[in-house]
Amino acid sequence: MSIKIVSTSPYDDQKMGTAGLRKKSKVVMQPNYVENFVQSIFNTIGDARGKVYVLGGDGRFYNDIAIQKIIKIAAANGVAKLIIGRNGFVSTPAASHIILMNKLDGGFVLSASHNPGGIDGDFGIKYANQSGGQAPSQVSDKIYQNSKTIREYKIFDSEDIDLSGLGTQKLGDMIIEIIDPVKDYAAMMEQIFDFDALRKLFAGGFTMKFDAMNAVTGPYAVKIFEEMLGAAPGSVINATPLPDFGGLHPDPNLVHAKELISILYGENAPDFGAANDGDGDRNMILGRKFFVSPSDSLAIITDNYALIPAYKDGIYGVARSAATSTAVCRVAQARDLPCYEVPTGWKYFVNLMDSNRITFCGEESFGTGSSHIREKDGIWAVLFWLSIIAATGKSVEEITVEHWRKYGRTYYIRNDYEGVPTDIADKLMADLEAKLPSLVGQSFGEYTVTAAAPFVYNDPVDHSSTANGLIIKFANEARIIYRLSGTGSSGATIRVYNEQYSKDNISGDSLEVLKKLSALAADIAEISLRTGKTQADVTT
Ligand code: VG1
Ligand code: CO
Repeated sequence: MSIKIVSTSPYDDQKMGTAGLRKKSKVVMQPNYVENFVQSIFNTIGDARGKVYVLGGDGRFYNDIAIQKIIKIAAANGVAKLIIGRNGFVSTPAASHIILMNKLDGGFVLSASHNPGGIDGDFGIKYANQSGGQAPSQVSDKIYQNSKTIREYKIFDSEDIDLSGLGTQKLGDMIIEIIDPVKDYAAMMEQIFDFDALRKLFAGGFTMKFDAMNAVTGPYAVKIFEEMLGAAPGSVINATPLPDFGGLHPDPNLVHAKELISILYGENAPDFGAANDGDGDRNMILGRKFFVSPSDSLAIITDNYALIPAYKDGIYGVARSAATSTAVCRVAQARDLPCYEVPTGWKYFVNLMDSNRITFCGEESFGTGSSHIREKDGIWAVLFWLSIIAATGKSVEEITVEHWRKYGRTYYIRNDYEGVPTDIADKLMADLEAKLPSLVGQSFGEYTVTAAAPFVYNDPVDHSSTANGLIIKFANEARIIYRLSGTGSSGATIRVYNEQYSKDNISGDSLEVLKKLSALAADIAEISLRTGKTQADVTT
């Protein structure tokens, strides 16, 4: 066994997006693609000697190949130790927890999250630093610069490592510890929530279905909901992680979690339904024939913090991405808590959590979490909802409707226009940005523009400034936000977020209430003219 130095040629597309590097599997399978990227990370952070990282993925196609490459490159670069989930599995939230609990230098999660997997699907690598969160843009930009000039990488010349058995082994001087990726995570959840109360809930006949979508959270969910809390066997469906997610698109929303939706909207539906995405950081919450929008979920979680043992003594504050509805800020205002608005991407919450400015945060894209870790956390959100139900004895629908009665309702939908040629999408955004100032003061039917500007975030901790998306605000408390996705692997996706607040009308249908605003949003940006699309590809 020896260290080889291999000559390579740079790729020009290894720029991380909203959450790590995300590409078509076939792109990542090109010669030296993973090697170049990982070596560029080590070149950027400098001396890797003595460093310890967590490593694992969501089990998707190419997880097993990429992980062996990373192990060998880490060993050749002098990494002291890798902590790896058995069989190469670890969820994004569990990886964040492992970094924080063991005070590691960071980690690698092999996942394209909610994007489909398989040879024709997507692959990705999320890189976290010692904060437990994904590296900030300042770091990922340097990695990208280094990836464009890389000429060689170091790799250990050895057989593949067996990742199936727990325990410690060595590759050269590097220690490899294979751990059960579920155990410590489950123990952390038990610290946060009142598991006795949840056991009583299930013992009393409460029923749930959790859809793991054949992705990484299956083993976590079976352990926590069925084994620890006593949910009936079979409460977790699609529980075995599969390389192609069984053909599913592991995005927990009304469009892609079809099986779960049909169960919760069918005869004899269980009391509660939930789903997670590929790497376990997203969640969808359902009641019987009832859907909770992620933005509302964040607001309801915030309003109920005192019911949870870990938060009962108080929370620092909350944050949401700018595209997320303003519902949580109404709760924050009523409770005299700060409410921050950040760009899309969980990494922007990290400084706020580290500086004790916030405890809870969330995104409209089915992401909710707290400062227990530095990633969004799908199972945490599900346990939070179960805890509210256990403490109040109310159904998901009752909890949500009561929330609307108290605070009003923020109707919200997101329209995604997918597969738009990049040049057309870029020009659409640039032209829209240029005309924003002229919109202020204009009225479109009942909608009068009060403000129209790019969203710019100034981080109060590291003082970096990030522009992300364009926001139009109206006098009647409606908002439209436009931005381009940073997680796609081909073409551009234009996301248009529509929101309308109503104090009194709480029983409407979101699509109906937002119909005019959605049409106006498409008109203002000339979406159909420029893209040829008369309607969104996906509405969530
Ligand atoms: C999307 C979501 C964003 C989320 C990101 C990563 O990004 O909109 O809220 O943080 O995915 O989530 P974008 O740039 O495509 O809008 V995950 O679960 O894919 O790590
Ligand atoms: Co995810």
